Amino acid sequence: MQLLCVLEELQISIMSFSRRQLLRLLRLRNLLTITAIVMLLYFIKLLSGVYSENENIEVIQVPERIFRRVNVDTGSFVPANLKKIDWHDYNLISKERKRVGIGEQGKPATLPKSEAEKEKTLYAVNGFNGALSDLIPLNRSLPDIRHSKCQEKRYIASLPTVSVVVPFHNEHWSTLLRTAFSVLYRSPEKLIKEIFLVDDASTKEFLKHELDDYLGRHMPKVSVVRLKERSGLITARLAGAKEATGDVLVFLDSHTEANVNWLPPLLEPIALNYRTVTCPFIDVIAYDTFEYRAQDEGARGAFDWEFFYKRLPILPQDEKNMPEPFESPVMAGGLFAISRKFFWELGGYDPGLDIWGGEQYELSFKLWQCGGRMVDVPCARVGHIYRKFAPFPNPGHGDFVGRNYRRVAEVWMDEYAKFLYQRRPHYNSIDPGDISEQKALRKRLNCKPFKWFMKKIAFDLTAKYPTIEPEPFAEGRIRPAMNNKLCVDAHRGVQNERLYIKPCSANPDSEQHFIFSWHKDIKSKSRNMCWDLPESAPRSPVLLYACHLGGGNQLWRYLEDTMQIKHGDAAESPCLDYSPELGELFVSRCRAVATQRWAVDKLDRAMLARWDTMRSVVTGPLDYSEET
Ligand SMILES: [Mn+2]
Repeated sequence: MQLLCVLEELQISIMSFSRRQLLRLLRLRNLLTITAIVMLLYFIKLLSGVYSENENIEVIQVPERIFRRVNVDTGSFVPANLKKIDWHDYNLISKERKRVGIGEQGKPATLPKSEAEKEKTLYAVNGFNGALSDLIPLNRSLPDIRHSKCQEKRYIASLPTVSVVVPFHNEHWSTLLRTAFSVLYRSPEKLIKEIFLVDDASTKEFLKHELDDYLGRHMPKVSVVRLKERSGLITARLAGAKEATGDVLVFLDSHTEANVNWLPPLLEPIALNYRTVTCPFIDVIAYDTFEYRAQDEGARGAFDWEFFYKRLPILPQDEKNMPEPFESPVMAGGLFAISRKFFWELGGYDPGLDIWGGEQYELSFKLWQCGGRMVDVPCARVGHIYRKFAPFPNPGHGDFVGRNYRRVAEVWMDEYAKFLYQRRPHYNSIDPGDISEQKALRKRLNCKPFKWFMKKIAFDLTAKYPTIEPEPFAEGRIRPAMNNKLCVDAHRGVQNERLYIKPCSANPDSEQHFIFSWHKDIKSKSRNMCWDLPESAPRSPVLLYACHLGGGNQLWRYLEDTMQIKHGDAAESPCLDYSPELGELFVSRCRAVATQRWAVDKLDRAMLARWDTMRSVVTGPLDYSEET
């Protein structure tokens, strides 16, 4: 407004000027008027951007589902405004791209021969290549394997602070430090309030004073919380959470590496709704070469009725929406973020859970049933070393996992608990201990029934993992029709080992009882291992592999008429065959030969007749309407 007054004054004073000066001044006036109008419009836009809430919601374009339950409570973090920014640290990114050397860019690495002895020793105590890890820099560079659209994503500038909790027991030095280091290195500094490494009574000497000393000198935000005695994962996580003062708790495993810009995408959904729990995508760090790679491009977490963790496909609408966060029924367990407020509203973990086992179900069920939600976040990626084997004994006594499962089932699963007990009848006689507090919490928080969770959140679970399993097509020993002294044997082999043909035996080392399950695979009776055919060329061996229930290379059909065991559904698919001379088991082109005829102890003719109509496809109502 003042600007316009100045213009008025100018106009008055021009009367006394010459003609040429007059023209020049008129031109100046026009210029100033235009500038004033542009500036005015700019201020109007800026002011409305700060004060108008509606404007903000339109600008940030968060999917409607996220906004449905925006937190308005006081006492939890509330973003100052919803302005979005680019959180990438481009300086760091370009510095990292230039790095070369062992393990850099997440490339597979190997140790020189001279290190063979050290490699062996550290392998045995860790279940991974600790000697190699020691040669890889703590701040090694990682490949950016996120969905390509993640590079363009903006997140709100006003994000909550974070306390990272990392429980460990006898973790290797460099993998533990790399976990903490990658967090500090790849997170915006102001968001990391503290990192707690929770020592579950480790016995390795360097994890005591040496660790404290190192952290004190090099990583002041990181400190160690020590448990007096070996207490297990659940207690350790709770101990770290109790110390935490940040707005959000981020739980990580002790041999992980956070990848580029991992934190803001995990925090934004929590900032917008404190009852949202977020999980990063978990990448694979190879236990032998430390190669960093994706395991896949995501799935929804679930379980079967023996409480094995399972995964369900991403829904079509979420697939279209990639890489936006998508809802997931159950967390994988070790890596997630939750607002401190919501964590404690839910009572943390049930403190009656012992050591480990069932805790991811407990937290997942109660967060969903008690008014929260959980999403997997494709743009947040964290690598995890999947050990080759577990090097430490369990501190627990008896079937503590069964007891944990019983607690979770009794408190949260209502009439669905019996489906667990039907598969593990001994759970009926396990004493779950005092669960009155957990039940009181459920009542106090007015949590929904498990049936709601099954119908609305895990609605496609029972299509793949039915509460009552259909009968198998066939079951028992699988013997060549020409020699009933021989049996197919899985010999308790590990993944990718081949199956053999061996003398039938009840010896505990042999594994000769198989199930032609309704999933159309052939599964070992005693464990989740299936017949798998990676290659179908003649004489290809049949290998053992974890059952994936997806048909394909694990699909086998018993043909009653010809007594053949045929792999796959195609006409040219091969049949199970063996060499009596070599005692080898393999597949070959289906034909009428004695070595392709197999007897199975028990056939279910009614089920075999239903083969073509049996489909284990995932169906279900894809509806997100609010619960009733
Ligand atoms: Mn782990």
